[in-house]
Amino acid sequence: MDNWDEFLSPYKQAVEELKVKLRGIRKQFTMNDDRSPIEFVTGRVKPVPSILDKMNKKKIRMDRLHCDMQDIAGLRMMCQFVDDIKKVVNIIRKRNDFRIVEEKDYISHKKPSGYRSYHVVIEYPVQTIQGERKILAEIQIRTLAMNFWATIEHSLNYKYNGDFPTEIQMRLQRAAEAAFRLDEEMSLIREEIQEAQKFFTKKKE
Ligand code: 0O2
Ligand code: 0O2
Repeated sequence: MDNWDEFLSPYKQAVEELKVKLRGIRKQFTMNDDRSPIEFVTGRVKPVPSILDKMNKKKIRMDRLHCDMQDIAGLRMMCQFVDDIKKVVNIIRKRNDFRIVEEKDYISHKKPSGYRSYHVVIEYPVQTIQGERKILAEIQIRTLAMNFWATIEHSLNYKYNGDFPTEIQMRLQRAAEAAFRLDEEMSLIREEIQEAQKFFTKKKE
């Protein structure tokens, strides 16, 4: 690739726009004094070394990069409760500023690593001075507990380059189950938690 800056520029624009749009959903809930199913939203453009690494691993050709790598633009939406994920996905499905091209449910079907998240791949139109460019972006929707596990597993992945010692792999799988049990426990006392959150938000006003 001669010019990564040029290639990545619509992806950068898409991430910035989508961060504003998806954070806007949270704002609308809080403005109406409703509890938001979204806790926070982050986004990033995949760094070039990670793109090259993934191209190498998945045998993706440069001329097919725009269609074969779905997460060059990546957004994450964090939720407090597992049930919130469905609500967020439904909100995303109803929008007409992008088109959903794929959904991957790694919550009902966790990955062998223990990874859980709901992925929605979208085709997002970016307005450029040369006209409209449609790019792919991946939205990962997960609970705070799923995010905690994924963040730590991801940093260990860097250390071991994906090749975990058996002991660590087993402990990570157990930790993933513990994170999921935490989500289940929190769901059971959800009403209680939400009542307290409402009470304290009111008190702050
Ligand atoms: P690393 O090492 O890659 O983790 P803001 O100022 O809040 O509007 P900002 O500062 O760009 O925006 O950051 P934001 O939106 O809070 O989130 C950026 C960080 O979130 C990244 O860190 C990623 O770790 C993480 N992140 C967010 N969304 C995704 C995603 O879809 N995929 C992946 N892999 N990571 C995501 P860095 O700085 O890039 O560092
Ligand atoms: P990054 O930016 O470092 O996070 P695959 O062939 O399954 O590896 P594919 O087909 O691109 O990947 O799609 P998938 O699995 O739906 O989504 C890939 C992204 O999901 C990853 O991006 C991670 O962000 C996240 N993910 C998937 N599996 C795991 C896992 O076991 N652990 C963690 N921590 N995250 C996971 P990348 O490419 O790793 O990039």
